Amino acid sequence: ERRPLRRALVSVFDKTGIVELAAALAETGVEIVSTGSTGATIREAGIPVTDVAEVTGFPEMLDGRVKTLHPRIHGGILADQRLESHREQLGTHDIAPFDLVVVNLYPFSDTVAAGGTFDEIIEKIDVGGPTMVRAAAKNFASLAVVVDPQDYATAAEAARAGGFTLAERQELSAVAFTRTAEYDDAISDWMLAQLSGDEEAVEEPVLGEDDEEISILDLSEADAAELGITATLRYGENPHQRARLAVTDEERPGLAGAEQLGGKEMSYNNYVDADAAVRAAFDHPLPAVAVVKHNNPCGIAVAAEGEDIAGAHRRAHGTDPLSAYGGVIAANRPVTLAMAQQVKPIFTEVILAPDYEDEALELLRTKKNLRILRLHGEYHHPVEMREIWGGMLLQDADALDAEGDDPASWTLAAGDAADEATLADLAFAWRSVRAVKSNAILLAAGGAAVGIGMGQVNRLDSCRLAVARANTLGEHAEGEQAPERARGAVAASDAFFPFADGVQILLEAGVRAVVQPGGSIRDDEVIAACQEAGVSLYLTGTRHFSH
Ligand code: 93A
Repeated sequence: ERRPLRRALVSVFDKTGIVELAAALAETGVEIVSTGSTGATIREAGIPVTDVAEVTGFPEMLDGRVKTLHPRIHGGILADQRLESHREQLGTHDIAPFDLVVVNLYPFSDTVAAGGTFDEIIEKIDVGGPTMVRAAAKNFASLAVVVDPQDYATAAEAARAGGFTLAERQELSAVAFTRTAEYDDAISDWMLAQLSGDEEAVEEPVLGEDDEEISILDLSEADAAELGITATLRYGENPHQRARLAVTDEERPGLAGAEQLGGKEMSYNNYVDADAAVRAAFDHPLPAVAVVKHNNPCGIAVAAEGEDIAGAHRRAHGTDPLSAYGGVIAANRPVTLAMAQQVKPIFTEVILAPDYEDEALELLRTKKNLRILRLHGEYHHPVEMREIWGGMLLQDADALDAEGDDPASWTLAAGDAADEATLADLAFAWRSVRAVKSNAILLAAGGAAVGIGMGQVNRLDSCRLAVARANTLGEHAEGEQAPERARGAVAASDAFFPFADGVQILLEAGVRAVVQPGGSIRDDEVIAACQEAGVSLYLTGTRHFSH
């Protein structure tokens, strides 16, 4: 299946190795057709060569800008030699086909690098060369294209062996297209750089008024894939918004690369909530579960002594059973059958966990709409990015590794030192409150949140909300009053109390200990209020805003 070489078109700027190749071709009876100085070089070596000008019947013109751009050349390159009709047309016009094209291009980048003048650089934009290369690369079914002197030895060998195989020609074609793509890339980079230094020129040729801005959402799936886009989502936050999913870290795809074991396709909002849920649950060393709605935890709890993940889920659901409807559940331990049984009757959008017991998975899969995701690898969020108008904000992801995150480093500012159980609840509340959108107040008791105030524009309202939720949403029999869960609970605040009013709400509700960063100019007032109420107040010195 080798295609014999009978006629070669050779046009090279860099003459390295060309005489040796020409000699090898001539030896095997190949006719060589060449442009001006390439032909001269070959002829000087005593090797027979036909000039392109002789083939076209035209002299090279316009200072060499038009040498090979002619049907007698391009017909010979582009004819599909497998087709009778193409062969016939070549015959009609007395055009001989080429079996090999050897080209290297004007040194555009070298001329730029060498500090050439604008006009010199423009003249080094090769037009005829890439045209031959692309034509030959397209027609690899009929001929071979060589663009790299490194491939001359292979070409000489192929000539002796009776030609190139189809597979070899296709490989050379790919190399050729890569070469012309890189070549044009260098030209466009340079041209754009010229423009940016020359504002007048920017207006017309490159950015016409009608040019629409291209967004990443306009790209074809194939082009988008090169930018790490792994899925086109049904829509974005709202149905009129297009949306896609991209993996930013291929080594650790985390949630973006989670394995889906059941349920409908993940939506944009599912991903947002799932990320918040994972963040809330995976911060805890103990078995923990978070239930998220609208990017905020409405339930979060760790397993108590003697409990496993099912206990954590039961109590996380209990934080706010009303809001848990249609939520996203994340567990930081494999889901057991017992937990799956608890989840089953609750309408849930997504469940995420590092794994599932076989029977748990089987049970959860009976809920056809429940999206079941298995997360691989350690929770890791290197850089957070947020788009702003005309730019992007980048920051280290918030982590619980500051000194102030360790209860051993907290300062007792009011009241008595908390007992072990209270301190454990404070530690739990501190770990949990950072997953809540600011301003965040989280009330906790027995390793479970009992009231969460989130997303308010002042801390006072967040305190009120946390207390109201604690005292109205606890599970209770119909007709009975909800338990007053704020009484005896502990409170965590993601940032300092700017005034004593917020903390006062918590104290009036019967909170028994408070943890907060401190650092307000009115810390004294906050401390005095706790002191008076006999409530322990701890200061962490670290804050965990999350907006
Ligand atoms: O000026 S061009 O863009 N117009 C052409 O028609 C053309 N044909 C071949 N440049 C053209 N070439 C280039 O000339 C080749 O890519 C090669 O780099 C060079 C070879 O010319 P010479 O054989 O005269 O050195």
